[in-house]
Amino acid sequence: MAFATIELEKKGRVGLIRLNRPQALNALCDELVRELGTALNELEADSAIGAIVLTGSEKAFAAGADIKEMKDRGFVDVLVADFITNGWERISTVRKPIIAAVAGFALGGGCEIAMMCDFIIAAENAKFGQPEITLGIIPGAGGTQRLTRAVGKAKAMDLVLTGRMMDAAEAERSGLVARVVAAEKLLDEALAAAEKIAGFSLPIVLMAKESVNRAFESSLAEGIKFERRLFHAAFGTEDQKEGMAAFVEKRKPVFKHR
Ligand code: CO8
Repeated sequence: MAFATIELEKKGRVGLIRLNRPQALNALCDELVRELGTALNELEADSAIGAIVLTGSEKAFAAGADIKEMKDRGFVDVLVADFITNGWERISTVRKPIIAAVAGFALGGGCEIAMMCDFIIAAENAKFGQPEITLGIIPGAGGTQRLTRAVGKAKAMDLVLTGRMMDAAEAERSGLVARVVAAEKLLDEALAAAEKIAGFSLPIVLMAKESVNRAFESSLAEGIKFERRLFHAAFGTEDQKEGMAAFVEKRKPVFKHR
């Protein structure tokens, strides 16, 4: 399927989505968000795909929602269209693991879609921020919520209230970013991580992702109970038998359900 604002590629068991609106620093216009949703649906449905990488260009992951498209919208327009919820949230409901590979600007909605991914690998030139306050709005796709959970109240308030950007080193120090790598290694590093994940048992990968995410939605006791149920369930899979047999027999496991 041909897209106008993104590129979709399948590299072995990894689906690679590249945001591609260089003239607008990958600003997230309605068409891009729609196309991103279509690509994610395709990768979710494709049993040959085990993990996804979402990336942008060297200059920008995404510089936020498209300001030119948004500027004349009124309250009733955004309310009735369910702006943001309708489309953007698709990333946070993808069940397969999804890694954000971020170089350059990840601002506003760009930072928010990176945070909807399971983890972020950043290039040294990455810059993160929630500059909505400078435009007379507030973050609308989870910026005040996911950022606060990732970096804590002090840093989230600093970023959201001043609109300043933080660089990759600060983002890694504060827990927003999992790894920082040289810009020229970014895609290789993200693809290698995704390929590694895609080589494991898919049902077990889904359980692991669901269980980590439950930590954000439950008390510790409930989260532990949830994890315990899934841990027990893992013993009902052929892949648990294979993984442990392979360890004992000193060979590489061949997981059946990939
Ligand atoms: N939207 C539309 N166009 C953009 C955007 C954007 N977010 N960002 C950059 N562009 C365009 C510029 O207008 C410019 O186009 P043109 O050449 O036609 O003027 C082109 O991309 C290149 O940009 P610059 O010339 O500005 O490049 P610089 O390298 O000088 O600056 C920056 C790069 C610092 C990233 C700068 O472009 C910038 O500040 N961009 C805006 C960042 C921003 O404020 N993002 C937040 C947007 S709001 C949001 O994401 C939250 C939405 C929540 C809405 C909730 C409602 C209910």
